Amino acid sequence: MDEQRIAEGGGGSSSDASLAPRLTVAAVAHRLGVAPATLRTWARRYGLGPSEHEAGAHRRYTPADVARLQTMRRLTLEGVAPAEAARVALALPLVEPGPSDDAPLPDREGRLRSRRGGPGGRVLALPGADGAVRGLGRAAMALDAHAVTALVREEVARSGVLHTWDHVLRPVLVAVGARWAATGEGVEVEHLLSDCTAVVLREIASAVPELPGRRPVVLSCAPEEHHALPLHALAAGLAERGVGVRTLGPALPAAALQAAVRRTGPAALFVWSQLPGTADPAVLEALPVTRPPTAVVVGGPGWAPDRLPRRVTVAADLPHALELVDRALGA
Ligand code: B12
Repeated sequence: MDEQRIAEGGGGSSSDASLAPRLTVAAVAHRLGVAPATLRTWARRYGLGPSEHEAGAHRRYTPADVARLQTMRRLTLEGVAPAEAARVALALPLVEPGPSDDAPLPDREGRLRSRRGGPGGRVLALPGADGAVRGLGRAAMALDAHAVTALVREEVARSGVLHTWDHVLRPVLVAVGARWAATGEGVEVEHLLSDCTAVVLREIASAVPELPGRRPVVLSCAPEEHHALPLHALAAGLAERGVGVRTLGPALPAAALQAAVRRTGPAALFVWSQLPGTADPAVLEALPVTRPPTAVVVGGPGWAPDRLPRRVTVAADLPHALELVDRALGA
């Protein structure tokens, strides 16, 4: 059996990691072909013990713990000194490996290498991720647009926009961004993942008309801001609550944003800025004053809250943005 695949309950559904069996010392020792005392020594000396605590019970090994121990076992069999093998095993991300996982394998020098080879590997570091997150990460890294779209669509149908955004999409987006920051690679992955995600979120948003008799809700990116996914997440989240919106998309010029507010007199205007360079408070200062007034809400790490005009409210996250828009609509 492939050493990296012995851990049980791997890929597939979002809940498989939590459903996977937790193993006793004796069971793991049997699997690895080592004495239970060896496992206890590895736990005490190198910190390669079980990571889960159950009140009133013995500690159990998770599939990710077992995967680390497999690495430890393989490297020691290859002649690597135990302390060095443990260092490599501990450096592995604590990801539950699945049957089709592309989990990195450490070489003898301890460098992590992709199963499929190639510089930088083709895996994302997704520590502690569940099956849905890993599956999406794999599909994105494989540039498999059909699979990415299908996975996002299924997840939204199963668990809703908020859960999908926070617990499935964001971890993968953050990991893709971190990989780019570390290696300079993967902009094509960012594009594909963003495009497929936007397709699904827009399907949801576009199916819901505006509330009759209410002033509109307008969502826009700040000028020159090309990160637009949070806008689509907000639009889809509002759609789930029966609120249709007008989304103006990425990089809207300041004059066009002013024109849109003047022409529509929205109940709420949401402006996203991902990068500090696109968060110019003067753009918000210059917004026309409507009657009744428009609730101006901003979101994203670009904005510096202490530099914003007084009429502007900052949304910390997606649920908060939904709440602020709801409030502006008098819901
Ligand atoms: C997808 C993506 C892209 C796509 C965007 C496509 C699209 N249609 O949106 C493309 C390829 C165009 C792109 C381009 C660039 N990108 Co980019 N990108 C990303 C990525 C992977 C996800 C962006 C995203 O949607 N973030 C939203 C969520 C996932 O972020 P979060 O941190 O979890 O969210 C926090 C808050 O924002 C808030 N929140 C989360 N969701 C929501 C929703 C709402 C409604 C609200 C109110 C709040 C909220 O809660 C969280 C906790 O604070 C990020 C990685 C990252 N960590 O964000 C990089 C990232 C933002 N990009 C980065 C960079 C540098 C760039 C480029 C300059 C270079 C490049 N990589 O190509 C260009 C610049 C483009 C431009 N001028 O705007 C850096 C920014 C670093 C920095 N702080 O300055 C990041 C962080 C990658 C990294 N780790 O370095 N990017």
